[in-house]
Amino acid sequence: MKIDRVEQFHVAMRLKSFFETSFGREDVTEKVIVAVYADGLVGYGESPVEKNPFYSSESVETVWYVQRDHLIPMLLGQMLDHATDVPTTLAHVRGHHMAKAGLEAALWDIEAQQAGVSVARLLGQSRDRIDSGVSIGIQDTVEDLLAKIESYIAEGYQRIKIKIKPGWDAATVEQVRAKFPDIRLMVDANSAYTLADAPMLRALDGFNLLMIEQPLAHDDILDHAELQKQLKTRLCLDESIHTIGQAREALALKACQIINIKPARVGGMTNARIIHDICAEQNIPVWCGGLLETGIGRAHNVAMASLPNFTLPGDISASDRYWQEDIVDPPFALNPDGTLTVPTTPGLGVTVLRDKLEKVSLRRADYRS
Ligand code: SMG
Ligand code: MG
Repeated sequence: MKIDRVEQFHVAMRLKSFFETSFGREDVTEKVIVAVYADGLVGYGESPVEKNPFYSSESVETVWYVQRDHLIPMLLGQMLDHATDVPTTLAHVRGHHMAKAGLEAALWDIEAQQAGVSVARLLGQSRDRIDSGVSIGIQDTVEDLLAKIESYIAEGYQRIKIKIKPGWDAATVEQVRAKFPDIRLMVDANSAYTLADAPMLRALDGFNLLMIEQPLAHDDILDHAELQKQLKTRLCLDESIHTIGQAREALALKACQIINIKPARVGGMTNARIIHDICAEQNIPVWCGGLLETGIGRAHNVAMASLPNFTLPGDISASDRYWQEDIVDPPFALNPDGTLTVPTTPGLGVTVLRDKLEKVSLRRADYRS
């Protein structure tokens, strides 16, 4: 693939309803989309970063700048054999995983088109439908939360994740369990606690949760290992895993029993697949997380989640859970059995709607070799 042009789009899309985590609430979500041109083809990728560096240390501005000043110049005019060559090609820039992941994803799209297969097939797909869960943000009232859960379960979602934070945790989970004794339920704290909160976290053991996601610090592995010893419920790490090395450390130290793989958080689909394989070798199940992606990032995540060790329902929900209108066609729709279908046509398997992409763009830039 001889890369001769890259476009960047800074998009802003209004969510159907606000999304609140332990670090804040958002109504409009901003992302960076890239279009990479090579050999007469165009591929799309997404850096599902947030406007502000709260979930991760990256933000829309850092992605924009690092891609513009460093990563895009490193790719323009380059000849790459495979999308899997991207991590080494961009290794001179440290970190900035979401910035890198968007560009790499676009190259997976191009390579798959050239091979005449879907991105999923190119990755090593093992299933043609993926189990879909939904992540429900912190609500204004417990009644609102219960109503949301009820409607998502009625739609067919296979697993409910609720966000927790101090003041919205054990008592809230207790009310959810009282109303929904049998659903597959888990919680995600986005690092809202410390080891001093172990008694509250132990109280969650009473609610038959599928897992507790990232209760402790975003950069911690050791305290999670200590906490896991004190809990019956499995811990899952999200924010703590940015690299292949951190995944290996977390498993070696038994800091978790499950990993939430977000390709963008670990620097792209190549690294994500390596982490998937390491977990598979150690019988550690993984699932694909979400970062409120547009249909472009969602398509890549769906492809990723088709790999064999993605055995738990992830946070990849249907387009209509987020948007009035997605920027791809067809949008991702929930099947009656609570799955999303993995697209089969070459490349991403969905069409990027250029007019809609441009309509939601706050700025666009164009770089040529
Ligand atoms: O894409 O449905 C989605 C959101 C899933 O909860 C979700 N993501 O920590 O796992 C997580 C959060 C991070 C999102 S912060 C905006
Ligand atoms: Mg999480």
